[in-house]
Amino acid sequence: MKISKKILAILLAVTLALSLFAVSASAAGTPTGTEAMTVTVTTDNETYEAEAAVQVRVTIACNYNVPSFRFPIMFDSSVYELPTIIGLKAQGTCASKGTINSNTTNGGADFIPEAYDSSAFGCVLVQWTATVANGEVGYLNNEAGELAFTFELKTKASAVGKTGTIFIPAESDLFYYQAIENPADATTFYYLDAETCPMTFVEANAMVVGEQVDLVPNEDYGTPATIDEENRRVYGFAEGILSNAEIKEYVKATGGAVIRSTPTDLGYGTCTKVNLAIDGTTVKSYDLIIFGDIDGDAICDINDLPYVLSYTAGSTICDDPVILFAGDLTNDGVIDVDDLSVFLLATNGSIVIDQTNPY
Ligand SMILES: [Ca+2]
Ligand SMILES: [Ca+2]
Repeated sequence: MKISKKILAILLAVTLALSLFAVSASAAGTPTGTEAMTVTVTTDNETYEAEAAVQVRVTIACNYNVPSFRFPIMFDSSVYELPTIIGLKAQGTCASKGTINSNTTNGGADFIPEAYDSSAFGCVLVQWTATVANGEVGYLNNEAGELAFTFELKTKASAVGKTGTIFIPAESDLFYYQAIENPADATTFYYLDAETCPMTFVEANAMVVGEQVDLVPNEDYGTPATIDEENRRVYGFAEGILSNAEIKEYVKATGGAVIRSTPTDLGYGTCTKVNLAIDGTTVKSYDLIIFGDIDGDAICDINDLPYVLSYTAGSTICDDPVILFAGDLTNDGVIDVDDLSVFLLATNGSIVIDQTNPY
C-alpha cells in the first residue's frame, strides 16, 4: 500500500510534536478493554440533480481518547466524481484540536481494498492527527458522536436515476488504532487493533434525479422508430439509411444526451451502435436493426443471401442475437427455410420488408 509523501510528512510532524514532551520512561497507557468506534457517513441531501455538489459528512462516536484517525471513504464512481476541490474541513473537536488532510491520488485507487473493483469506485483518504497545545495532546472522545469532518463530491451528468453509496470499507488496512489514556502524559499512548477496538461503519446512499437519458421516438418524424429498452434495440428505419443525421430523424435523446452512432464496416445497417453520449462519454447504447439486412449495409439484398443460406443449411450457427433478430423474418427464433422464402421474395423485389411491423 502506497502512502503519500504528504501523509508521511504529517506522521513525522506528529512524531516530532509528541517528542517535545519530557518523556521519562517508556510507560504505556492501559486499555479500558471496552474501546469501540462508530463512524457514520451521511450526505446533506437524499437526492441530487446531475452535476450537483454533494456534501459528505462523517460523524465519529468513540468511547476512548482518539489522537488520530485515518479512513478511506469510497464512493460509486458511476454516480459520483471528485470535484477539482473537495473542500475538506475538520469540524468541532477535530477542527480545534488537530489537523486534517486528504489524499485522492489516482482518484483514490491506491486506497481501495483488493476485494473491490477499483474501476467501479473512487476514494478519498482522510487523516486527522491531533496537535499538542499547553502540554496536552488533542483528542476526540465523544460517545454520543460528533461531526468530525466534511468534504464534497459531485454527481455525474450520466448518473440520473442511479443511487450511489458512499462508505468506509471495513476491509481496509489503513485505519489507525492509536489511543492515549492521559492526554497530558505522552507516555500513556497505547495501541488497539481490529479485535480490541471494533469499528462500525454506517454508509450513506443518495439518488440522482432528473430527466433520464433515453432514446425515444422522434415524433416530428412521420414513422417514428420502435425502441426496445429491454434488449436495447431500435428498429423501424427505412432500408438504405446512410448517416447518423438520418438516424436522428427517427429518434432523439433525452436527458441532455446526444446521439452518436457507430456504423458497421459496410454502413448504418444491422449492428450499428446507436450511442447516447454526455460530455463525450457514451452512457447508453442500442443496437440498430434493419430487418433482412445481415451484412450491415442497411439493405436487404442478394449480398445477405449467402449468410441466410449458410444458416439455413446449418453450416453456420447464428449466435449473434442482433443478427438473429434481423434475419428471423418469421419471428420463431431461428433463421431457417421459412425465412429464406421471405428473403428470396424481398431480394427479387416481389415484397418490401416492413421495417416497422416485419411479421
Ligand atoms: Ca445487407
Ligand atoms: Ca424464422
